[in-house]
Amino acid sequence: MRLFYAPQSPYARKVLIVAQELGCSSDIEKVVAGAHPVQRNADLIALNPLGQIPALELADGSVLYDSRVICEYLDALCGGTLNAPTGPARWRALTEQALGDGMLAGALLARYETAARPAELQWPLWLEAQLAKSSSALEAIEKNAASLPGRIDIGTITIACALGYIDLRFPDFGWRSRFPGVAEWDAQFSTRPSLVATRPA
Ligand SMILES: N[C@@H](CCC(=O)N[C@@H](CS)C(=O)NCC(=O)O)C(=O)O
Repeated sequence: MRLFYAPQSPYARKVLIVAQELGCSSDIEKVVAGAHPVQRNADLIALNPLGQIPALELADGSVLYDSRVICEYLDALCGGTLNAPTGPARWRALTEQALGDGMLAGALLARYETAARPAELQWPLWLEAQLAKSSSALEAIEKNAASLPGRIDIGTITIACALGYIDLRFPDFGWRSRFPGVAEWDAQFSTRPSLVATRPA
């Protein structure tokens, strides 16, 4: 299998963490692929018409995207339950995945606002509103922070990837002082070898 990814991509990081936690990361060859919302990458579009990473090419030439589908595929392939714990835990994990992915969607739009949009077209209120999604998501996560420790599933992995991306791109966001329960959990969770190995430089 070939994973098209970038070391700074939080969605690709999610896939890499899942693969490592499932013990199947050695089956995956990593291929760096540039993805940009405006300067679109024709090679990547040939694999994923959306031109986004991560994309996973299988041995038969078929390609899976996006991160949710790839994580579910790896879980099924390796016989894991990271993606689909049973009972109420499943719905909690999948809802947390949606929350973490939503934080990331907002944070990426905020990042593109300065990294991809010409200065004269930038709209600071838009950027603020995208990051506000992370604040309101973190408020909800903080209320349930007691449920996070001791869990390794697609929900906790996705939330950790969202926090890692905020730290990388918005180091002044200051979420730790505002959400101390999440900060305490993240400090512990981030020491897992799969998170250390995939931490963006
Ligand atoms: N829903 C997708 C989102 C993937 C995504 O937004 N990836 C970013 C890089 S982290 C990307 O490819 N951006 C380029 C673009 O959106 O055109 C997933 O879960 O994989």
